[in-house]
Amino acid sequence: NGTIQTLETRVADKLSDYRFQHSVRVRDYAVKLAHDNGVDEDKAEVAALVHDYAKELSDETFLSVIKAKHLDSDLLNWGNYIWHGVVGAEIIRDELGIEDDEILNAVREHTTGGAEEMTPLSQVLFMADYLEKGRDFPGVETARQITDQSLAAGVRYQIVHTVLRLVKKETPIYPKSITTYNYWLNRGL
Ligand code: DGI
Ligand code: FE
Ligand code: FE
Ligand code: FE
Repeated sequence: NGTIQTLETRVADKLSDYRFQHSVRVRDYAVKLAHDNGVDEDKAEVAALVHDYAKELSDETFLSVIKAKHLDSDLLNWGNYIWHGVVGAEIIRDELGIEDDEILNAVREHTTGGAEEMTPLSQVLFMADYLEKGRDFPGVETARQITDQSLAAGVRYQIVHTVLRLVKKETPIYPKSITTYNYWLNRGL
């Protein structure tokens, strides 16, 4: 597909080789998860290819977009790890012309997840970013097996373990990550 080829080239030009390779692996994993879960594979492919498109932009660039677009001023208290998804979605729409709100929301949520508003497409991207073949953290194989059984159980596993890891490192936790944690913990999986 020519559109996907063009998109892939745009992403490759924007990112270091290692992060582009990560994006390609996320694409492969996202298409598989989409297939297994009845999610639109073309949307999953696009969302995955572009999800970290903004990750290597400077803090100054993110700060100027937050101001120009009047995004939530609380964003000013956070950093690249939150901005590249939430603010990155605006940059992806402007630079790549992707207008699909389901795709843009999946990119916005790919780091923190989301609560009841999290669509199956967004769950697929969240899990593919966590599980792509290059990931090798302790527990990744368990996480892959759980996600093969149930996408929602995978989302729960990831958010629990991410919050645990952040607490252990005494790192600040973005409020949306806590909302995601509470929601998926109580879904009775
Ligand atoms: O962009 P990637 O490295 O592929 O992965 P990502 O966007 O899922 O995560 C980016 C980083 O953000 C990762 O090191 C984990 C971290 N992170 C996720 N949620 C939070 C967080 N960091 C803080 N401080 N607070 C959070 O709530
Ligand atoms: Fe990311
Ligand atoms: Fe992620
Ligand atoms: Fe990523």
